[in-house]
Amino acid sequence: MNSKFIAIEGLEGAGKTTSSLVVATILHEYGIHNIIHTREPGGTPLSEKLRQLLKNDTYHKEKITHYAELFVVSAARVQLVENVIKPALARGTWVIGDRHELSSQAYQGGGREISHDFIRCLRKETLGNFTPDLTLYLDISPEISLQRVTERGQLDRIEKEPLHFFTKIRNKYLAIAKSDMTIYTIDANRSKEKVKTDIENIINPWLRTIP
Ligand code: Z5A
Repeated sequence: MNSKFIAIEGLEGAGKTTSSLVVATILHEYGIHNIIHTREPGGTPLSEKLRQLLKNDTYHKEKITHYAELFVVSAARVQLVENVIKPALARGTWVIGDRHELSSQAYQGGGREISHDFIRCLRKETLGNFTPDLTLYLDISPEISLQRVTERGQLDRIEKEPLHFFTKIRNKYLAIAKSDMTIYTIDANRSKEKVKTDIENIINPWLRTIP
């Protein structure tokens, strides 16, 4: 079976980390053991630095512009894709990604309202035709998302945004998922057990279609 790139998307606390372990367990059952987990932004030394810059909110009150934010996440992504994801796929290793480019469309496109055309153009220039083979979008209400991240501890710069910001992100996720056959939407407001069953019901038949 050719190696694939599976991305997991959703608001914070949607269960992406939890779900990536579920996906890995299913892959193991199919005898697939060469797997790496990536996260965005992050996953290379430079990308991890950029992640810290993105989440930090102590710039002596300097405002991070929406475009600067987009360029930071895009720079982290291209480093990860070129130095980690593509080489892994080339040597037959499967990749499970905690977020990918859909996050930029949702957060910077939906949340920050940067134009779809601009984000698409940036993607084309930096990544070409590279996209995940399959994306699981864990749909969660902003209220439940906030509750889960608040329980976890201190909020980062983006998590401190108002609820309305996350509603715009969710709406963008839902709209894109509706128009893209490679994105599967899962109701992640429910229990972990129910989400796990949905993931199994998506991944198992999909794996059987791969030569
Ligand atoms: N960002 C961006 O703006 N643009 C981009 O292009 C990219 C990223 C790539 C990355 O944050 C930030 O970068 C993010 C978007 C921005 N901004 N914010 N804010 P991150 O990586 O630190 O955070 P995250 O990606 O949102 O992940 P997370 O907060 O760690 O959440 P998660 O991985 O989706 O969830 P989890 O860790 O699996 O679960 C969270 C908790 O909920 C945990 O206690 C679980 O046990 C619990 N949980 C999970 N599922 C359930 C269910 N179903 N029921 C009950 N409890 C559950």
